[in-house]
Amino acid sequence: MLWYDEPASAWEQALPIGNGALGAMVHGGIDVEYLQLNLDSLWAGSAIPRDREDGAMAITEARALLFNGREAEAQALLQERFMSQRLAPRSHQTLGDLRIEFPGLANAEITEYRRQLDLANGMTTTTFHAAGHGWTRHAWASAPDDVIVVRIDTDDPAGMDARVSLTRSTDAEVSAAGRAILMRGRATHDGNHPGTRFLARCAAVSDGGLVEVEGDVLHVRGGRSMTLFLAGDTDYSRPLDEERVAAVTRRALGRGWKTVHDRAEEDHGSLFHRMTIDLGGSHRRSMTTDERLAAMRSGELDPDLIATYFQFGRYLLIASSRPGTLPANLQGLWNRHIAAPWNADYHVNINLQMNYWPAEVCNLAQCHEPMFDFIEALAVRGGDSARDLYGARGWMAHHTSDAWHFTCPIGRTVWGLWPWGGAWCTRHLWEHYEFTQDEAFLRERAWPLLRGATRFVLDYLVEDPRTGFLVGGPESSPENTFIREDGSHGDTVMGTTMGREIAWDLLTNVLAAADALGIDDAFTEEVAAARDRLAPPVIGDDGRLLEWDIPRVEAEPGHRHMSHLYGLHPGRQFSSQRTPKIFDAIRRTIDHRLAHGGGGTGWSRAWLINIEARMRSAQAAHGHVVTLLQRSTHPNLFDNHPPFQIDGNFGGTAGIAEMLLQSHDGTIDLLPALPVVWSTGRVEGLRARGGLEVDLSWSSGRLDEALIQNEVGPAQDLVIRYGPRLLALHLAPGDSATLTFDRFGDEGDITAQ
Ligand code: FUC
Repeated sequence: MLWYDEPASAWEQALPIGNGALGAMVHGGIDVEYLQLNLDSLWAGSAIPRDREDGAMAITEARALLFNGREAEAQALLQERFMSQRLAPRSHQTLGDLRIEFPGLANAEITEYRRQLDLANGMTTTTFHAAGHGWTRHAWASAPDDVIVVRIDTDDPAGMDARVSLTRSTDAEVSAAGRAILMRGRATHDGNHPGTRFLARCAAVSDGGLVEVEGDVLHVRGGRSMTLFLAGDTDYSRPLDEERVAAVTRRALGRGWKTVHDRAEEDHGSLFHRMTIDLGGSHRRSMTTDERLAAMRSGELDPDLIATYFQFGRYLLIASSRPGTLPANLQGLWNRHIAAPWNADYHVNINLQMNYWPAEVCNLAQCHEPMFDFIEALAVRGGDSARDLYGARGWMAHHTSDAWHFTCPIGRTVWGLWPWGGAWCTRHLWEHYEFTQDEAFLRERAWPLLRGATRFVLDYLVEDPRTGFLVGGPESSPENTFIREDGSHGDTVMGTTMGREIAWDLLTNVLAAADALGIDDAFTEEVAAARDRLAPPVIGDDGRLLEWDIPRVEAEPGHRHMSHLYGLHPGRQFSSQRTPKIFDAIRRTIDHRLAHGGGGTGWSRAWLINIEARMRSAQAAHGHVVTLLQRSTHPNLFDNHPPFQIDGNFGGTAGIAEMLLQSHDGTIDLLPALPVVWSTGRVEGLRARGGLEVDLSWSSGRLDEALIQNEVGPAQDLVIRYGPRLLALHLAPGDSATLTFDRFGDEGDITAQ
């Protein structure tokens, strides 16, 4: 539960609701209740032009220059001849504003004000007394009925007197007829770059009162209750149809608010209730959420607020990403802008992936689906880019994309010259299989995409004459720069460490997928041979992992991207047991980044939680959770990049899960990074690879009980790890095992059941 004792006076204090496609920020005002509205597919602009025609030649020339040490020339050549122009504004846009004005409440004396968001049922509730009369306002988004509902009640015997309006700052026409307001328009940027057409319809019903049209406003008066049903659509994936949108609000009206509510609650609950978490400290719930955040800023520890933050991340994924919708963008679904920061688009050099880090482990595999649709669409345009820009098979994507799935490299080389976006996305397909064991998904959807991404990488890799290994390039290391010997700044090299690690990850995943599908052919042979020849990551003289091909002076040693740590997280190339030297180098790399101001953005801090959890550094991971809440969190718990950007919420949630359970390294690792302050707690419903579900309880910092259920996996021999202790466990399909601390053997032992 998030709750406050004042209306939102800024957007970052308002509370988000959403059904994946349709969303709103509920402000909880008194004489004006304001909902800022969104639709996932409302975008200005359109599919952008194709890749540069002479791209492949520029790549070949630049490689030769780079291998001959002519780096500045190579980078300039690529900037000139390879990079596409930055694009005309093509932002995701706000749908507009729903206002419900109560002139009679403007000067009323208000008592007992409270507004809240109940994460468990997806409903905001605002209650107060005005001049002695009680008011209750609920708002929620329904996935099954595809509407946003606002329900308002008062016990004032005179009933209510309200004016309902639907407006948009630009590009829209509004009219009202019957008991509904209709808004239509087409997104543009300053009248140019036309994008999707859109519609919104808000129908009002009053219990015991009247709904009258006054111009383009609805006047609702007399009754003690009123309900608004709001629906919307765009022509993003089908022609716009006014009648279809009207049918949506009509159907909801016919069902009545209570039925619509019950159906929404049931649907939301079926996802949300798959997990519970208790980290202790629930006595602070009598404080408002912003008071708790402020207390954390002044140094108080509040594990229960962290548990709420965790569940809020799950809530946001349920509300912004459902089968059939667009994936959660940089702002999830909630964007008040016509031209949003970074267009609220889909950056694939960490941000989109981070949005989906919690999907599997936090038991929301269905919410992962929009990302799979997105990858499928990316692969279509990415096939053209692979062929035209690199003369390669398969498909690829550069550092960012949008609702039309462009894959060309845009802007400066430091951002755009990075061809690993598609490959990174495909690890989500493999992970979905690992967590769900859904073989049909692996065969039909994941495999073609994994194979296509791999084909591109096989063609993209070249032998580095300096070492004989295979490397990628020309490429940058997201979005970092180095200082050349002559003092100039550069970013483009052959063989970044991140490229090596993503290549290893992809090739390893595709071989594992082939193994699971029984595929053993010329393709898998080619992959295995290439994997053996991949350039390994290199440790520099100072003990840190190199970020680029050779030791270089970083222009910004505290840079927010920690790209060369990909192999630790989200990848699985490194672990303390298998690669202890690299592990040490990673430790130094993190410490150096942090000593120079690293973790500066919300998402960067959230990544650090995951990284430290993988390092099994419980205290450090916890420190980053606290810092994320202290420095990078708005009053409504939205992540603050700054500005608001949702990836930190999702990355933070995933990081907290990663502290409690890991399963990437061949073991089921219980409480791998449990901080001292979460000494007693319980978590239910985490998912682990192998199709497992895991419940854990602990006290005084020690595991009490783990329940491991083989929900959908095959018969499997598991190694369960708790600290240094290991336990072998055979689980037949559908079986479960309850493990208490004393079931674990001594350090290093594997004790069979
Ligand atoms: C990446 C990051 C920025 C920002 C942007 C949307 O380019 O480096 O910090 O998050 O995406």
